[in-house]
Amino acid sequence: MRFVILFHLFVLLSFNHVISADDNYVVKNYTKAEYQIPMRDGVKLFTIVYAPKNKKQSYPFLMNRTCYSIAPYGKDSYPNKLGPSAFLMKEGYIFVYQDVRGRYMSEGTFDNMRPHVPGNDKENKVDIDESSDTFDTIEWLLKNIENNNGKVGQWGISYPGFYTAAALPEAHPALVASSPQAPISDFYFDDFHHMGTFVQSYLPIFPVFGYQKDTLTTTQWYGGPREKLMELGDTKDAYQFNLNLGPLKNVKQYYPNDFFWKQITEHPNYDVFWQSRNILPHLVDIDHAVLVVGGWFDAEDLYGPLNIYKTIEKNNPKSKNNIVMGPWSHGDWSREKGYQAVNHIYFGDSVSTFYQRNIELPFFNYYLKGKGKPALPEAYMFDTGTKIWKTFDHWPPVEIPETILKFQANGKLLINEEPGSEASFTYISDPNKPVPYRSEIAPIRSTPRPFMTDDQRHASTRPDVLTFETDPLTSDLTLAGEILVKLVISMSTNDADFIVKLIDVYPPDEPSTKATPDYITMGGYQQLVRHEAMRGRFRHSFEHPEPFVPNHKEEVNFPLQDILHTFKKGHKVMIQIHSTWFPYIDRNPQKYVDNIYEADETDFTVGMITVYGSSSISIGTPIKPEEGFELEIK
Ligand code: PG9
Repeated sequence: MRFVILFHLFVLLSFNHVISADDNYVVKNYTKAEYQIPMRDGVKLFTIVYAPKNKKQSYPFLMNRTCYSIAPYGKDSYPNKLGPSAFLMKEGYIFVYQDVRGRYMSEGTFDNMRPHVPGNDKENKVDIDESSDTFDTIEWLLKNIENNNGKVGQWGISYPGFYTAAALPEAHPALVASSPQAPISDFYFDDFHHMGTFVQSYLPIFPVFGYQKDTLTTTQWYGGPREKLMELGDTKDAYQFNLNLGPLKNVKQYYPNDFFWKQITEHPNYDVFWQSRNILPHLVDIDHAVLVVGGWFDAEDLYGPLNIYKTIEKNNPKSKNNIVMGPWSHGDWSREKGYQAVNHIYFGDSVSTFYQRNIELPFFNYYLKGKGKPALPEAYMFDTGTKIWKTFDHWPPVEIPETILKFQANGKLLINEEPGSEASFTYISDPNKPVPYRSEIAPIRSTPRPFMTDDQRHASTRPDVLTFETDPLTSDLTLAGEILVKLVISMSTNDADFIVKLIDVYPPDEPSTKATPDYITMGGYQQLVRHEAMRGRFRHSFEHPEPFVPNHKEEVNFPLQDILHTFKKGHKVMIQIHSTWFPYIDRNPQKYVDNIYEADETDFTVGMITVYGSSSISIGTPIKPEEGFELEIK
């Protein structure tokens, strides 16, 4: 229970932690009221309203809906911050927080990523979803909360970011500004899965999402038990801890009553269970302002912000839809510790403060209060190599030339150059000796984060890792936009995963920064810039997996998420390719079984894998649907 409470505390603090020098600012300047708001089906959603004491003007609403509790509960208990930033708290808004349906003090049943029920007439639709719950909440607030100016904004980070995005279709007319931040769009491509692989490093977090309350409402944590899982081994060594676990079929004994673990294991493919929970197909007819925010090093939700922005752009070309991508890990932009770093990599001072004051605050003030006029560019993107902000009229950008990377026989990585002859590269992949995903012995976590910029020197010398690198660059090279990997492979077995990593290799004289621990040498550091893990069985379809034919050449094409990264003169570009990455993702038995969650110890097989020189990686070329990457949207 200790670990559970610690996790719960982490979730609460990470969304309500101390930020303002004046801890009593909220108590001094806002009044608190609590309501049970009836939805159209009669279920009541618990909602807390913090309204400015100064009644000399009216205020817009700024709303956050969450599955992570809106504590502190009780009319005399106040948080130490309100809203997305201290700037907005001090600007003055009516802040609204709501437990979503089925969570904590709200009635009803919880459903992960509740499917959207399309229906143009939200006023009379009987079916409920997150859009109708938001619509009904807004309707009630406008009628029952005094001193409001008739306008509503919403924001949310991560799962709350999903609830913000889920409110966009058929939105209430008073909703005029939305900021989905690190929003989940689809649990099969965000968080729990990466291109069909299972993100095993999420194992400890299942009790948070797999239990219904056993009372109508509660202010207390009610997730499932985790102790037994914790007894598996030393939680300070996630790699060995997860190896001790063995095949994923062993997890059930630790989570016997976790309905979400049951759903995950019963739906290994992208079937209607997952497709119905994808919000992207519903992002149509969006006519109010949207500011999508994400972190280039956000291991949890990177697919979400990029694809929510692109889908809104594609479906609603005239919409006021902007994107901001900074050098952040999950949710870093809402916190300021003086400088921004992800693991050992330093990106600059006060990066989050710059975003909060110059991007987020003007966005809400303009659309909700008519104040100022944000000269917001279409895309405000941080170059993670030069470590400066850049603005673009389009994202992906059209003005940065594409780059094609190819593999030469001697391990050289070629830039926009054909290899002299077609070579092939073979490695032995052993799922019982998987490639570690961290450069150091690291503890289990509720979610993986530091690895996103981790050093890859521990992997580049392994015989089960193909490593290709350029010569030191003679001038800066900016890689920007979408990335498409096209592997031509064969294998001795009939199933395998493919992990591809884009790496920035620092020169030997790279200096340390304020984020460099004394046991790390930055000279020669191989910084992870972008990765993806593709489960080969889904190469033709995520809904209908197919085994490989042993020793038969096949293409495995898949995207890596977008980047904006300048490889500076003197640096080298590196690509690594391998087939295990543990325990970030689960181990592929490498012998085709229908459901890997039911694989036995004896199914795990050593495989010989060959990558052919006709493979390539294109960066900055928009990925065309015929390249097999338009998801089958039902
Ligand atoms: N998207 C994040 C997450 C969801 C589910 C499990 C773990 C992380 C988040 O809401 O923080």
